[in-house]
Amino acid sequence: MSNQQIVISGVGLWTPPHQISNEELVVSYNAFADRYNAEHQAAIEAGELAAKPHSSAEFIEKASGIRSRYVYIKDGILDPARMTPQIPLRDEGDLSDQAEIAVEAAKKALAAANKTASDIDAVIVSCAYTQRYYPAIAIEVQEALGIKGFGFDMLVACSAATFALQRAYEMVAAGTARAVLTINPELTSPQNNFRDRDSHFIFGDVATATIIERQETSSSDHCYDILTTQAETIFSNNIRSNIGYMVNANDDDPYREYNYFHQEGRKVFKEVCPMAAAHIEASVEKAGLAVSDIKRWWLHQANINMNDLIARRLLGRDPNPGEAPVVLDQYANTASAGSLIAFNLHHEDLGAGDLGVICSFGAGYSIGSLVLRKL
Ligand code: CO8
Repeated sequence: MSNQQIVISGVGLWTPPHQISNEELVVSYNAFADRYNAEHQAAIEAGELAAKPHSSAEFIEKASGIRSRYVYIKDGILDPARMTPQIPLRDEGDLSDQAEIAVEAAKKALAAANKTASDIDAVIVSCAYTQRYYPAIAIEVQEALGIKGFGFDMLVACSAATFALQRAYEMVAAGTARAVLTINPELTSPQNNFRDRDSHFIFGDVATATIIERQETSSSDHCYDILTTQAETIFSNNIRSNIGYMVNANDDDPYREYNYFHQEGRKVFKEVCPMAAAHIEASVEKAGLAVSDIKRWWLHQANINMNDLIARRLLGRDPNPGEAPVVLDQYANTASAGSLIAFNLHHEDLGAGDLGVICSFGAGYSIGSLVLRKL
């Protein structure tokens, strides 16, 4: 176990104002598919193109556990002629969209940790996509909040949040920062292919934020000692998004499926579940604990069937109510933020000494975990 006594002392959650149910999403997808099939009727009849079959709300809930999702901007997503959010371009002098939602979550985390801007030395914005390459979103957030020190962005897809917490832990342990603010502004909807039946339902938007500091500087009611951290990456093409700055030089179409999120969902499911379970077991063991000691599992929120399988592998039984909280029914897959949404909404009831694990798993592949003890 660590004797550094470095803690998570505050968390914040920004939930977008707009919600889309499976039913709404399916109505718009099916209208899009009907339009597509009518427009391409001759090619479909000639066997040159495949007709697009309908999606279904029942399938989505059964295959994923998702019932609805939040989105930053709803306009455009449900328009069968558009199928992507319509987000007005902002002037360079205005706060960018991603910085804005990051600031909202950050303010909540600062308040929860009883901290002000002057207490923070570093800002890490870590998520699956940033809306531009530079200047870093983290530096824009730093400026907006009046934080001195330094900031940087990092991208690790689904494990961006846990990997950022680990970098923050190391900075505080090394003494290069007194306290670090990590933020996960997961603006997934612009990169979600709402025209793809296999994935149109998967993602939602959200922002989460966390404060990491030494225990002796903390003053919040809910502090969690970080006992161990563990990160793991194994290359896989099974979850991929190719959009990037090469798109123009490649003479490529930014709107083709290759450039959006796409995956071999079945393979991901089969490969990642055993890896995540083994990773978690190793993390708990590294902390000198047994799986049976853990009271709360804040797991990545991609698919309810994945979480149930991982929990059964770990516990040898189904999780009890509240043991492994589920938020993806309401939030969908929010890339790296899922486990932290679960933490945000389900941590205050724990008592001193209670143990919990935050774990993410997904694209890369990447797996990240932190074993925590409530102080
Ligand atoms: N409606 C109705 N039927 C459908 C639909 C639909 N929408 N989609 C597929 N079907 C049909 C298929 O055609 C298939 O039919 P048939 O059996 O006749 O061929 C049948 O349903 C079963 O299809 P699948 O095998 O694809 O369905 P699964 O049961 O495997 O479920 C899932 C699909 C939900 C995708 C599942 O495989 C899964 O969740 N796998 C794990 C995936 C996962 O966790 N991925 C992580 C991705 S997130 C991540 O890494 C972060 C990336 C960064 C963020 C990106 C932001 C945009």
